[in-house]
Amino acid sequence: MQNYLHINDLDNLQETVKEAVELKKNELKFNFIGKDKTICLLFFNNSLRTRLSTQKAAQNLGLNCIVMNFGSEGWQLEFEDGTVMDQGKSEHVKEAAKVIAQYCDIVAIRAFASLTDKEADKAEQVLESFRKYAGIPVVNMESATGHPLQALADAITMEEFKVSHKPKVVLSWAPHPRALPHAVANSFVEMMQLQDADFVITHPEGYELDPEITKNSKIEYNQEKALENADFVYVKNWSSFKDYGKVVNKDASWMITVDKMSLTNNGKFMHCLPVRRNVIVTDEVIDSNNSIVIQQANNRTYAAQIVMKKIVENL
Ligand code: SN0
Repeated sequence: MQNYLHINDLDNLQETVKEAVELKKNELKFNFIGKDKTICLLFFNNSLRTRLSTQKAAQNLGLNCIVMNFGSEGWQLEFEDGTVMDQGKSEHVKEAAKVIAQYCDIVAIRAFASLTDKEADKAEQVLESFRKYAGIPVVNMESATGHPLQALADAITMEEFKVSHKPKVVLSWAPHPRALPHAVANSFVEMMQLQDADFVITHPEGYELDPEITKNSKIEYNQEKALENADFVYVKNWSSFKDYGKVVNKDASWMITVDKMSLTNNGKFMHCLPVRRNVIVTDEVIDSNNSIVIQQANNRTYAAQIVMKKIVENL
């Protein structure tokens, strides 16, 4: 594999999930393959799981890992071509990406959606600029439109907790005080489109994700109806896509409660974290035995590790 920008960069999702489950049993098995190679992790936004699990995964492969909080410590980057750079931005991505690429073999980038410029976000301006100018493999650690490492960890987690029948999986929107990106939800949808499952998305009207991503995935506007018999309940807030980046609904009745979980088939509660307790989900649900958010976060390491292994093997 060359780059991991999108879940579809995996040749075969199911096989990759099985490889990751195997790797988890013996995570140091390939601790030599990254010898004398370096990955550079650039964060333009906050992180906990992504930063630590990707570093741990690199370590498990014997890869050197350099981490930089670009958002707070780097120069402000310019991404537009031909700009007169007489304002706040100090350095063009053309130089920055080429310079960084001399210090490492792989670059991983976190750059959230602006949620103000729909076209730049859709064009994946930051990620694509690095891909174009760095000339080395690029890994997406959450970009404007996707979070494929999270989606792979989610797939691994569902494989570990799989049920004996075709699972019913529900992606439910829940309220949040701030405007959040679509990336996690988008990649989850794209990952589910590669799975054999009864998959339903539920959200208030006006919260439709990009129709180019949801394609023919089923949308049910009645949350309780959507939750009936669900085996997995994946909860996430996102801001409006239509009214781009706006919070148009904070309806607390969309929060996941014990009553709602009782409609499911003893369903597992999933969330990528960080999560706002008693806004997205009640304490009772997230603290219950059916909550698998901690196991899900653990699988971030194995998702990152299997992806980096495939890239290192191809260097
Ligand atoms: C990010 C998001 O894309 O929704 C990262 C998730 C992995 N989440 C947030 O920014 C949550 C911030 C908050 O204030 O709750």
